[in-house]
Amino acid sequence: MALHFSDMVEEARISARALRDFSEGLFNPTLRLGITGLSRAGKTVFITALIHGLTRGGRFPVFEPLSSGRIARAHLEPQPDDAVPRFDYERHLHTLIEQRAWPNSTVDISELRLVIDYQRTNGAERTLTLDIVDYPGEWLLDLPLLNKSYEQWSNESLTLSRGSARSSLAAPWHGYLAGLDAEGPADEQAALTSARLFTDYLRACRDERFAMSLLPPGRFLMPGNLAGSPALTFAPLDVPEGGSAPDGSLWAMMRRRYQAYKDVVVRPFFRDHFARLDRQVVLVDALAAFNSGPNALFDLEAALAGILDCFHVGRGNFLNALFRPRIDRILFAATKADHLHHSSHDRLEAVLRRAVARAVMRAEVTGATIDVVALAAVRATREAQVTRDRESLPSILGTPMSGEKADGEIFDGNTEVATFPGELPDDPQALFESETAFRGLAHAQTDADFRFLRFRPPRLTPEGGDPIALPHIRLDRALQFLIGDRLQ
Ligand SMILES: Nc1nc2c(ncn2[C@@H]2O[C@H](COP(=O)(O)OP(=O)(O)OP(=O)(O)O)[C@@H](O)[C@H]2O)c(=O)[nH]1
Ligand SMILES: [Mg+2]
Repeated sequence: MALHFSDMVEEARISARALRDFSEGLFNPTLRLGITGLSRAGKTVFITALIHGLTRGGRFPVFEPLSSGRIARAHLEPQPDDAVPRFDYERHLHTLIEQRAWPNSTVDISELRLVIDYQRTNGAERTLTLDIVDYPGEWLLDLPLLNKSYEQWSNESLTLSRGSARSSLAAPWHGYLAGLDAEGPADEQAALTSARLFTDYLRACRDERFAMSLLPPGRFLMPGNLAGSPALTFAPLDVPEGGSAPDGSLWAMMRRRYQAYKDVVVRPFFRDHFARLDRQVVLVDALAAFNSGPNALFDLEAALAGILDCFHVGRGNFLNALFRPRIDRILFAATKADHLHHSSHDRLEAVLRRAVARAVMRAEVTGATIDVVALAAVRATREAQVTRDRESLPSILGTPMSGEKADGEIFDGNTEVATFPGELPDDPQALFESETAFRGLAHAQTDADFRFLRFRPPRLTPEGGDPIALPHIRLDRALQFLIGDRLQ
């Protein structure tokens, strides 16, 4: 493929950045860890718990450098990128611990630097600088757009929206689209209405009852300071893939705006953030997908394949490869495992492993080492056996958030309840085949909808003189995979 001038300029920029990072890394070993996941996947809670555990000595038996006592200290330092907001660790921690509430939704990228002083296994004293970057998974799913023409993207989006799971949600937009003449004159009102109906459709897909994952362009649902700009005012048209847009047509206008979206939104993200990552955590709210049935699960699988594809974008750039290895480890983590009894944790992991494996086959992967874990960054529940009808059920105990409803009851935020969270099937395949393979907390009582019952973060009581540690599930295993080898 011939390189355009703008691509060459872009490559030069990326390489200059890589060289700067590389020379800094010579004196000061640095690992850039990207944390991503779709909205509400659990990124903010994960990063807060990870930093808290590392700086305050959390209970991490499987994270060997810490459990063997080789980490002398970890502390925060000002982060190096002046134009990126700082991850507001202190505020998020305060919310979690003091208010027993979950942090607010964050919609932008943010970053934090953690410096770890440790002793190598051979006894030498060393320092590892960990730059943690939190960014929305929606931005990641935009990267494949870089390799797609407007016509290609239009066709793919239309095909997806005509699938059985989505077509009813897309009906208003499809209706409007049918009356549009792509080759007719450019019309701002038509572009505005298309973009609005298309965005409504994307939003409906994201609704938790459907929990669908594959929704590019990401900024349509989180526009930030680009809201209303032409770069966000376009939508797919029913146009042939090889065709060319007549001058002055609606088609040409949409196509130009699609290009602007790539220039203004996608390329800068790739250059300034994604191309600089060494390792990547992808957080997945798999339980929400299971609760929505096989369609959401297939969609999740497609999104995982889309994510894996992203690790290809920009490959084959020799300058880049010279200065900086590409992402060499990717961890897929199913979050909020504390909504299940521990007897189902391995099963949760098995389902995600299976979905990732199928995605790996579709995306012909990259050379990076991939692992999968089911975890809870902050464990909000405890476990108990509850006897009902002489049957002993493996249950979870937690305090539903104030205002949460189930079975006609509205919780006050202080009362603890025990629920039987349902069990995941032994065979992961079952979830892909049957609507009723997992009904989650809905199993608890016939008409109760416990599925999305949210529990408050746990009450913490310091033991003896020990510092407070946040309870978690398998966060230490995630850490061991992500940075354990760099602390040997
Ligand atoms: N029980 C439990 N709930 C969790 C956990 N992590 C996240 N949650 C829930 O998931 C919600 C979203 O978590 P966040 O960490 O804010 O997710 P995010 O990916 O940063 O979300 P955005 O900032 O909106 O993109 C929280 O408000 C909690 O209700 C966990 O470890 N256990
Ligand atoms: Mg967040």
